[in-house]
Amino acid sequence: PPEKMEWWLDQKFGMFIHWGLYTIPATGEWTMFNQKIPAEEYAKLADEFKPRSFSGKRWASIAKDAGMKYMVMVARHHDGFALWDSPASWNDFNSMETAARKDFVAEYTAACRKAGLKVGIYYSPMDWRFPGYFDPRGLPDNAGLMKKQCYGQVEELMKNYGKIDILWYDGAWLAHKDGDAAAAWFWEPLKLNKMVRSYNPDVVINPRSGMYGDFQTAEGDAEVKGPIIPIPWEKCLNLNRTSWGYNKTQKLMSLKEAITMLVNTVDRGGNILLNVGPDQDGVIPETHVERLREIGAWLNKNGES
Ligand code: FUL
Repeated sequence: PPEKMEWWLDQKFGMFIHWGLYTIPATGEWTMFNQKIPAEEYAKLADEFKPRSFSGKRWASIAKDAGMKYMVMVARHHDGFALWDSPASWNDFNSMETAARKDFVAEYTAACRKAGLKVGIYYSPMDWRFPGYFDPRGLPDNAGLMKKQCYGQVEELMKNYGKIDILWYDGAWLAHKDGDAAAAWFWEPLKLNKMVRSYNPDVVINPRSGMYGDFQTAEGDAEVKGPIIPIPWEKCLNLNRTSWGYNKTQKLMSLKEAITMLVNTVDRGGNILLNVGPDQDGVIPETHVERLREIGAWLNKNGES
């Protein structure tokens, strides 16, 4: 692997955070799509978004106590709601326009750096508010606008929040009659990532921008079997098995399962990005915090550093 990946290969353990408007119905980050909620209807959730206890500092300290070295926060999921002051957001769908009036990405990035954690940002290029998304007959209506939003928002994230260590794209697929390859090219990922690197030359990029990234991703809690994987790779999985975003139905991973996954991944040369879903107030559920504390204690006892 290239030299610039060395720090990343040393990370081993990070915190993934899915948090957004979907925490209000508390049925997971796919709520808008699964329940076929029209965009105007879904947008009303923004009026109710007033997280009472959001604290980037608290998130960072929970991550540190668990033995984590980096964080990746979902800045905007497929529902299109941006957690920062985003002039490029289509229809002003961002946290400055909510009752909260806050730039959560600003607070999060500052808190990570202060805690000595590497700063990761997740961004979904596609946006369910653009109709016809999964329509096999062609590109969604207004596809050009959606692409424009993507370039504008990625630029904001790369330009306005200091050094970003990891850019984690998700959802660069879209329905297209010519299939996935055409979908990937729709985003012109080479151009997009060139722009990204003009602001953050050393940023480590995942493989979901429509082209290969600096590392490979394995998603889900299936154990990885077999020999050491000689390329940079990361396993992302969720402490709560019902959904990545906060869910009123919790199915928490046991300590034994979490440790098994960790050992299994790190043993094969991978990093592990473990997700938590804070609730609508911004609070990571106590059961998650407790599990993370247990993992941290186990690592203290058995880990190398
Ligand atoms: C998937 C997404 O669709 C899920 O909601 C989640 O964000 C996961 C990490 O990636 O592709």
